[in-house]
Amino acid sequence: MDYKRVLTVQDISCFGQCSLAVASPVISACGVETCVLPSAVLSTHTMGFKGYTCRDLTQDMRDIVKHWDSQNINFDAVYSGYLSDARQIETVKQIFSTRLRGGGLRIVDPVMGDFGRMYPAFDGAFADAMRGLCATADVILPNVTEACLLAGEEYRERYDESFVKGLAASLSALGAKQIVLTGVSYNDDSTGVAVFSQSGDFYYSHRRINRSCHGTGDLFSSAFTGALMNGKSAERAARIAADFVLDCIDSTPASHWYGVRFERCLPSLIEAVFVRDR
Ligand code: PXL
Repeated sequence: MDYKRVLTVQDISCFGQCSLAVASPVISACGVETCVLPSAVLSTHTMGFKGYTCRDLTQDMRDIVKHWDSQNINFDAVYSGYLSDARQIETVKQIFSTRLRGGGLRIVDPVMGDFGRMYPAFDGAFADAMRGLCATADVILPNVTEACLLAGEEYRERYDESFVKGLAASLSALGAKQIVLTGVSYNDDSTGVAVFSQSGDFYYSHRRINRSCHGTGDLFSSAFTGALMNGKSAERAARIAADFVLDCIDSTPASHWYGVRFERCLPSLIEAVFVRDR
């Protein structure tokens, strides 16, 4: 397996164990060169903290990409997460079309909300722009809330397989090639990941921990990207990432409300990528 180079585009939340503070160590642990393009710098993430600061980096992103253009800096995959302004979506689209090596992957986590609600910084216009980015992606990684926002469906707490298949059909009609839907739960005891691609549908069901933990989406997408870059199929990468997130939540006491203690679970992720799942 050759040495891959991934660019991840998302914010720096200085405190809160999410976005780049998670993506960079997790993807690096998977043996992949990890380059970063920060979309914003926040004092904390936006869930549960009052009065957080946010420095938008839309113009810096453009300047950085312009410099990369001049240096011919390219990537094997680009994975975008939390973007702080709809104009940044245009920059990510531009990176997709100009800075990827042949066969390079466009991976979009359309970070916008959870549990049926949008995160504070977003609105309908942002969701419309994000729909356009997802249309250009090889893989999208929405949770059920984000899938509903993208598909223009009313969010539901309870649903069945046909609802989930309908969501996936809408997202694939947009143009996304593979859809990895997280937090898909058909009963109180289990949850899972549903993968939809040209090679068929796949559902990995696992134990559900009844606790909402912030940052698990970023952990999942980062581990998924790292596993994918090691040649795993989307199905295997989804399983590795789901098991890693479960392990991380198990390692996090309920009192640690703002994030997930993922650091000591990195060795088991490395083992899953390099030893167990060969
Ligand atoms: O984990 C997603 C995320 C990333 N970055 C910021 C956030 C959130 C979710 O709330 O607020 C700034």
